[in-house]
Amino acid sequence: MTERTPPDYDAVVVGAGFSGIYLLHKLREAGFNVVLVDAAAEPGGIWYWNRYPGARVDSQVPLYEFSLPELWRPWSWSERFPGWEELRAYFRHVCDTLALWPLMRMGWKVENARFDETLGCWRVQRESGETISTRFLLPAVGFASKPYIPELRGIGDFAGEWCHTARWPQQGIDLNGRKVAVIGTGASGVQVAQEAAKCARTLTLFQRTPILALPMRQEILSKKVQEREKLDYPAIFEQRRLTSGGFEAQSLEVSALEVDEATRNAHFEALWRRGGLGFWYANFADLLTDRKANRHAYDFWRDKVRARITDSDLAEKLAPFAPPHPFGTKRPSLEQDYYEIFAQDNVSLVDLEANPITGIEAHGIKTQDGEVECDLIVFATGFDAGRGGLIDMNIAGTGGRGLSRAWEDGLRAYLGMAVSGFPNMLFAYGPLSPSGFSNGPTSAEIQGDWICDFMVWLRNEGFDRFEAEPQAEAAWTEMVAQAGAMTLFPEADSWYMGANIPGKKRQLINFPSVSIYAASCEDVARDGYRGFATSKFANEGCI
Ligand code: NA7
Repeated sequence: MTERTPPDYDAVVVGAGFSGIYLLHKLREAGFNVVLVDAAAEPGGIWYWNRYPGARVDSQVPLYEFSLPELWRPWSWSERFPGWEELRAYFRHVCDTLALWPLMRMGWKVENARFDETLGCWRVQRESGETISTRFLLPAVGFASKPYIPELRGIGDFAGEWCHTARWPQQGIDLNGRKVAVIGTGASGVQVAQEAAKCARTLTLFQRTPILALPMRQEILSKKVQEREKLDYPAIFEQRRLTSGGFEAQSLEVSALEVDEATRNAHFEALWRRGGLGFWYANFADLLTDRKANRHAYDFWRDKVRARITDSDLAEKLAPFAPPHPFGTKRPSLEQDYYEIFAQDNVSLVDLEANPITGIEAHGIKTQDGEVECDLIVFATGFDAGRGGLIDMNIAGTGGRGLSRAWEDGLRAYLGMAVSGFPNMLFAYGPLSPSGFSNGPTSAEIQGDWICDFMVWLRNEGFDRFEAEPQAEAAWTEMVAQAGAMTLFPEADSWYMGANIPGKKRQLINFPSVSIYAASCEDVARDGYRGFATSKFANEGCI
């Protein structure tokens, strides 16, 4: 005989990065019976997995942390752009301070999650077979949790070591004296290359598209400086919710074409000197919407970078005269001495446009023009952004339909959080939300607050089932596409456009403004959670 019992939890949060940790805290505070599971051994999300040498965040202190005073008041960073080890320590501080550990199950990898239609709850299964049931499923696996490794013929014959930057072994890899090949020149490729250049016997960087990297201007931070700066933290945290990128500032209201050259260059120069991603998010109003305005920024960037490279062939590869894509339509990364390392004898660049990889051999990478000897291949080749981590969880909604099926013709989601056919599931930092375009903690708090308020509302209203309405989802998906079409983003083959993964539908996968996103979500809430069908189950609980 089967006994009817309530689900084990009101909510299961998947993922111990910023979004998941914030959700866990908020839901517990709101009185829900909630647990967090994560495959990693420790919290940190991407800062658990991305532990390659040089891995560090490119949002400056204090933008990349929670705004809760009990967290930032006692905490100090050692650098303006902290590295992964310090970020991991920060997550431990957060879990200690908020007393979250008892609600966290680390090393708990979700094998699959299945919605039980008759009982209105999710059954979440771990690799080992252990299953927990929950009314609400809240995946918070981040936009970059599924690494992408291109298929290269012969990788199985490689006699050395290889790994993806986001799957760096926990015990580390000693780069000292190694012959290192790095494939990919995104943020991860730049960071690992800067470190490898210091100690590798040889470092060869395989570049398909030049990264348009900006100066980081790293600083050592003293406690004294931070104590002074903390007076401004509440205002900064308030401000970051009101900007398009979730940073402390946003683009000017003026067009780059409305001002004279001297004024334009003075603004570019000020952003350049300040360092960080400001040249991207605090530039002229039309940086990302007008080709001509964008070209001014590109030319400024190019001239600055070329001034640091003496070899003219190299300069043309790293900072070509004509832009490879409009500036900022691929994620710029921050660099410290990236353009200088190529002057070292141990560092070289392979331009894959001119000289593509043809395969891997036992002791190196074969290209059209020859072979590059190496004993370590680092794939800094990015992620199946937005959908990869979610699809990997084998989520099945009503009728047993999988998320990968639901998304086979492209990503769709209402508010970037809910998919029709997948009741009682909301994901944080997922596709069609500002994830990817925004500073992580800002989005984590905006979405976390909204999800928690929604769950409280459902509880107060006596609803225990919700589902995104297909029309609302279609309208949201179309709106993101239209917003993208008003920008220059579609002109780049970027992960923002899903263009880095063979076969993935080309579409803008992120909502392009944090502040507009937050306002839209608030509007939906004010309107009684418009776009969600809600109901009460006849059955109380799972069997
Ligand atoms: P990214 O930004 O996706 O960068 C991946 C890099 O790998 C990029 O330079 C790609 O070149 C390159 N790539 C991808 N596939 C290949 C193949 N098949 N051959 C050669 N090169 C390839 O990932 P990151 O990890 O650096 O950064 C991810 C995000 O983390 C970043 O945007 C920040 O938000 C933080 P391409 O440009 O596609 O020609």
